[in-house]
Order: sequence, then structure tokens, then C-alpha cells
Amino acid sequence: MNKSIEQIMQEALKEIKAATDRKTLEAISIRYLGRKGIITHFLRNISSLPKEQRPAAGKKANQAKQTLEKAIAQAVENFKRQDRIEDGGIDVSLPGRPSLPGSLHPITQVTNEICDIFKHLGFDVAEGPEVETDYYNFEALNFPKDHPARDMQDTFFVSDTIVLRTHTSPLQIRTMEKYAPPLRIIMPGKVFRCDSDLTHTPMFNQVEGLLVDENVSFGDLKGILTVFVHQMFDPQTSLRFRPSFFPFTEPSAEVDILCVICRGKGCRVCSQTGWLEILGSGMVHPALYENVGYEAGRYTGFAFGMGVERIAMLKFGIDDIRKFFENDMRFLWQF
Ligand code: 2U9
Repeated sequence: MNKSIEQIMQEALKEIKAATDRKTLEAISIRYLGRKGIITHFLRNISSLPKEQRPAAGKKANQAKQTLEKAIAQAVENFKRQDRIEDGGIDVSLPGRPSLPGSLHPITQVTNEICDIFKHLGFDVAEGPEVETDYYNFEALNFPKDHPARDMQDTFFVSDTIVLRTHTSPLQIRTMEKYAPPLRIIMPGKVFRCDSDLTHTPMFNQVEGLLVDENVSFGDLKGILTVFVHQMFDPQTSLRFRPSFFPFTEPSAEVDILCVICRGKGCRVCSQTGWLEILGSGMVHPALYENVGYEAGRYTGFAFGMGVERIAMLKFGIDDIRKFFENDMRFLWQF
């Protein structure tokens, strides 16, 4: 051990700095850090030093070893980077990738459009939980336990008493519990039903509305929904109210518009009927007022519900609901 470990390390660092290729670096690494390398040899010989010198010598030698390992790794990395440029791996003259401006998803656009129409008619927007209790999703809405109407909803159960909401109606009950009439609210939001085909997905978006006051009639329902349809589609659109059934409304009606494709002649989209169903509606069932503690007999009101994807499909002429959820930018960029 004629030279000190510092001297050896300084010489090695100089050689690393002067190396012009990876092969030379490899040779330096072997000469100093290899099995028979200078630093390795130095470390092995520490045991032959006087006992009191061993800890300090060992510490210095290990530090030198680590310094050289780091310097070699850094130099190798520099050569690799240089190789990549010389190999043509990085073409610094290429134009950058443009970052495209984002835009609202078509379903969000249509939801906003629906909500804006009702906001102008004096409705407030409310939002609420997607995981609901059986009470708010069914019981309070006049779906008694074991009632066959529950089968209409294809429910995802989280537990015996907790469900993924099958409609946004639970929030209407929560709002009625909190506020006395007059009430005018719309509720946009995701809902969940165990169903999947060309026109159904297990998650879809709904907008529901509720208006409660004294002396509200079925004529008010017809008036408000006609204004909505005329603003959402063509102002000349014909519509019809067809009797239906929902546990939470009585009487109930489904609303059809004259087919936007064939103008009533009958085509594939309207299944040759000339009409397209766009929403459900009805006068709020008196049992619901009782459930939320409203004074019996004093109030009347109407409610309606629509699937946003269905409205968007009709508005944009889309035949497969799944297109909204595939994140294919070629499809989404059209809106
Ligand atoms: C309360 C009282 C009544 C909301 C209503 C409908 C009719 C309806 C469907 C349309 C297509 C759901 O997305 S869809 O499958 N909805 O037909 N919804 S009346 O009635 C209410 C809501 C809340 C307290």
C-alpha cells in the first residue's frame, strides 16, 4: 500500500473524466473495482493493518469505492444519452406533440342544456348521493317491499338495505323533507340499473324534475313539458301524452315526440310507430306527501324523468348508447 486511498481515488476519477468511450470506462471499473481491482485489494488488506487503524481505513476505502461507482455510473449514463442522439433515437428537429383543447362530454353538454331550460322556468338544481337507502330509493316513493314494481328497476344491491340509486327520485324525497312547498327542483345525476344492450348501460344519466304547490294541475305539467320539448328539439315538434304507470305518480303519462327521423311516417328508429318516447311524467302520488309530512290534501304537483343518453341519441342521431362511454376521440370530437 504505497499510495494512499485518496491518491488512488483521485487518479481513478481523472481517468473516468478522460475516458472517451464505454469500453474504456468498463476497463477502469475492472481495474479499480473488479475482483482483483486496486480498491478491492485495498479493502482486503485492511485486516493486515494494526487493529486501531482498521476502522478509519475501512471507512475511507468504502467511501472511495462508492464515489468511483457513482462516477462510473454517471459517465456510462452520459455515453448512453450521447449514443441515443447519434443513433437517431431522438430527433430534436421534430415538431412537438400538440396538446389539444379539452371540451365537455356530449352527455354533460346535453345535461347542461336540459338544466338550463328548466332553470329559465324557475327550477333550482339539486344533487345528492349515488348510494342510497332502500327507504329513499323505494319505500318513500310508494314501492312497498316485495311490490312487483321494484322489478322494473333492475337494482344493484350493496347490502340488504343499501342500493345504488336506480333513479334520482330519492333526492326529491330528501328535498321535500327539508323544504315546504312551493317547490320547483330538477335533479341531474348518474343512476344505476342492471341492464346492458344497444340502448341501455348499467350506468346512465337522468334528469328528474318536481314541482309542488297549491292548485297545480295536469295542464301545468303539459305546459311545462311542451315548453321543454320545443326548446330542446324543434319548436314545431308535435308531442303526445300517453297513459302509463309509475308507483310514485297518479295519473302517469309517457311523453312521445313525432319521430325526428321520419316525421311520423314510420321508420327503423321509431319502430314504424312514427313516435319516439322521450320522458315519463305524472301527478305526484298523494302517498308521497304523507311520507314527507306535507299537510294532507293541501298540495298537488307534478314530476317527470328522462334519460339524458336517450335524449342525446335522438338529438344527434346516434344508434348505440355505448359510443358515449368508449372514449373514442374520433366520436367525441364531433360534439
Ligand atoms: C318524486 C315524485 C315523482 C319522477 C318520474 C318518470 C316518471 C319516468 C323514467 C324516464 C326514463 C326514468 O330514465 S328513465 O328510465 N322516469 O318515467 N320519473 S315520473 O317522478 C317522481 C320523482 C320524485 C318525489
